[in-house]
Amino acid sequence: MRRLIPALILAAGALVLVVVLLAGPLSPSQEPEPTAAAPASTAAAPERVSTVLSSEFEDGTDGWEGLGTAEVTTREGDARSGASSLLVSGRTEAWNGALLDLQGVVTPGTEHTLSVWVRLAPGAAGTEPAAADAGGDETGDTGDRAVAAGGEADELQLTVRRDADGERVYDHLVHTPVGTDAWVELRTAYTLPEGSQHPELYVESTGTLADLLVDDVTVTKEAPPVQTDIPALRDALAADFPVGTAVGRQDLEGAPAELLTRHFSTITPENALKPTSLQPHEGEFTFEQADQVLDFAVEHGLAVHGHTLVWHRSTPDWFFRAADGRELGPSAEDQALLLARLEAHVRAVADHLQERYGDANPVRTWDVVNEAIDPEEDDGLRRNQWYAVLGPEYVAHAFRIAREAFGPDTVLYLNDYGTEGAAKRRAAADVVRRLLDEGVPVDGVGHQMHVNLGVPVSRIEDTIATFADLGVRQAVTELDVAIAESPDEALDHTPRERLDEQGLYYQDLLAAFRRHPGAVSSLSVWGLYDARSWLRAWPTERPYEAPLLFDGDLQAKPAYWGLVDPARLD
Ligand code: 9MR
Repeated sequence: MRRLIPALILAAGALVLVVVLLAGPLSPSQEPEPTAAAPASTAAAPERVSTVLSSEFEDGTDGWEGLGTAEVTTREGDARSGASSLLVSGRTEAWNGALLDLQGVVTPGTEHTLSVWVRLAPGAAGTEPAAADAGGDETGDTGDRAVAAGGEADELQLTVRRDADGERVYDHLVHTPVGTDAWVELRTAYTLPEGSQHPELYVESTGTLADLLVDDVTVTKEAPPVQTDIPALRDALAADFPVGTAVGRQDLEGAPAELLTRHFSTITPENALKPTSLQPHEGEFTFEQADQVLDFAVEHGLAVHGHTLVWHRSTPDWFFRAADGRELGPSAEDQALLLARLEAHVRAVADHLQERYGDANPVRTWDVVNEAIDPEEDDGLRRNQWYAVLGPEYVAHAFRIAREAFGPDTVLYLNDYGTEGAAKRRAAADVVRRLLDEGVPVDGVGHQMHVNLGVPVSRIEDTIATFADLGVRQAVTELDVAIAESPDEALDHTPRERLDEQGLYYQDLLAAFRRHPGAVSSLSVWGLYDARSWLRAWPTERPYEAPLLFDGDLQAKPAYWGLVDPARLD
């Protein structure tokens, strides 16, 4: 009897909930919508959309947080694309999941398309559905429990919670069955009602407490037309240098692609040529993503800056481990193994480019070694896994192998961030001088130039002058100018004054480059438009950061005018 009573109460509760579910939406807009199999038909057509947010979890948790007892971390190896996904663990209630703040990301009253790829974490099977003891949750909404009680335990659901008229509201958007075997898309159109406060997106389950994996989250909206009555950036700067931008696959179609091909003459695949993308497992090369970007470049006559061959990040762990899992050390045997892997990687990339594109290979320049400089070290080199095994010589090896594999016409760069700082500039110049003295085929220095409004342009100019004196080529490879004065400054909107100031900054920067004619071989920004910037997700979610030339609607900002026609700045 003791057991029967709670069971009866639950059954009655479930019945009431089913009735509630049938009777009407749980919140203003929200009945569970069609599942992945039937995407909401009102979603904007893909060819007209711009991305307002994407989370790929390649570089951290991208601002996602655990909800309830859940914790989120990145998980390498189980990704839908790239190398990592988001692992959601420690769930003790079905609603415990992964949560992302949507404040500043979505525009109230505008339709967006939300797409989130999910699955249960491998090894998570056999966890208990929570339906049997459903007794309400923090959400105060037990509608999802009714689904669980209905027997579909392993469903995942996308929910937006928000405040409206002083009340918490839960918009249950879409749910779909999931397993551990395949990624499933939760996709729906969603319009945040005007007047909503604190909107948050989360992934929860309708029953299972299994660990979850989340990947490839995108929020898109219909893009306004690309401006056709403004000068092309590449024409405005034709006398100075080619202009480029980092791109991902979202940028290769529709309005973003139109913006890209209108203004830029070179592109850098933001992630597609990194070792994690190209060789996630030893000997297994995955060129699909790279091919997609490079095919686009060939089709549109764009040059490609290759990024990157040797780096301490975005390089799979297997590079640095022996067959038995042991970490490689500086023994002769381990050194030979790592060198062979380095060579095999670079050669495979070169061979692929040759086979696929022949003389039309669009990759003319490479960041051979990325972020190797550390001014704190005597020899100016960062102590990373390459260094731990091969010593300082790894840099020379990488350049020699690259020269051999790509031939004399490919320009080889040592690329780094922070070279505008005096100590890093000095260390980088020392390293380059040493390499040149040793006859290492390093052609140039890439200045990433991730700066903010607080970095004096004079420092950048000093850097350009220093390397011009060294006689090496210089490329600005990853320019962006954050409007926050430090990563810690929390902006709660995008102040107009900062955008104006940023316009002047870009203007000053160009003027500085022009005082050193011929010193800078190319200038690339790290992203096509603000919403595509890595700074939106690093070191945490920063929806108001706006470091690039075009805004979230793909429209020219003062930053663009600072480069193209400063007379247009207010
Ligand atoms: O923007 C890139 C981001 O999408 C990746 O997750 C991350 C890790 O691979 O790399 C970012 O790009 C970096 C570039 O490769 C090297 N310089 C710093 C860039 C910003 O972190």
